[in-house]
Amino acid sequence: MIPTITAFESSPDRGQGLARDMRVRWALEEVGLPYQVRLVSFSAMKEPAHRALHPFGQIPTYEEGDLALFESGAIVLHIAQHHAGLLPDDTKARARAITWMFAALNTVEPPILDLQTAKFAEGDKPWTAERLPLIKDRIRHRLGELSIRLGNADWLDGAFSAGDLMMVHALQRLKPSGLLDEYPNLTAYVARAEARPAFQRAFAAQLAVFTGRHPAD
Ligand SMILES: N[C@@H](CCC(=O)N[C@@H](CS)C(=O)NCC(=O)O)C(=O)O
Repeated sequence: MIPTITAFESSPDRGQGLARDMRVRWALEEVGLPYQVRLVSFSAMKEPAHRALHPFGQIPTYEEGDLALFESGAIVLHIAQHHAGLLPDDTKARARAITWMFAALNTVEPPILDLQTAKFAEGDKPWTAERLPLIKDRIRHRLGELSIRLGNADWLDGAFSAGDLMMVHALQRLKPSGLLDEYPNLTAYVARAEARPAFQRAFAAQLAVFTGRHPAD
């Protein structure tokens, strides 16, 4: 059964892959599963029909037969658990890869999202100028720790996994800030992930929504 995911009809990032449907597209491409995309407008996301799939009125969602999921982490985990390619077979290595998924979402991503909120949603507030350096330091703290753990390895724990997928997508949001550039091994890690054919296919597909051009054109 071909799953259907939802994505922005008009992505605020102009197709740069920052919207979280990118995680789901990338995971589906990594495991070689075809999928359909239903595009939703900002107003449609808040309508009851979409809220029945996503209580918070957001994207992405994932429908597969009578199963409907929301939360990009849960969707990627579901895909990874049911298709080979994103989680190791060994039970302990699998648990460690899942741990990295949670680390990406719960430990590394929150200060990165704080930076985005401070810049774009609260940029005109009087406290923003004082707050930004604090947020940036919190990000640097996490990046420093992550950089030490990654060291010279290609991926966080052995082969590429759903943990790397989630981590790389969280880190990509930092590119415009220049903060990632302070950690050359993390920059190389993100570039390595972006060079994966599955990433490229997913990126092209979500960009095509913005440009209106099919990836193969
Ligand atoms: N924790 C959720 C976050 C979902 C989320 O923030 N989605 C954004 C797009 S990346 C969205 O729909 N924003 C529009 C809105 O919240 O109204 C996940 O990982 O799926």
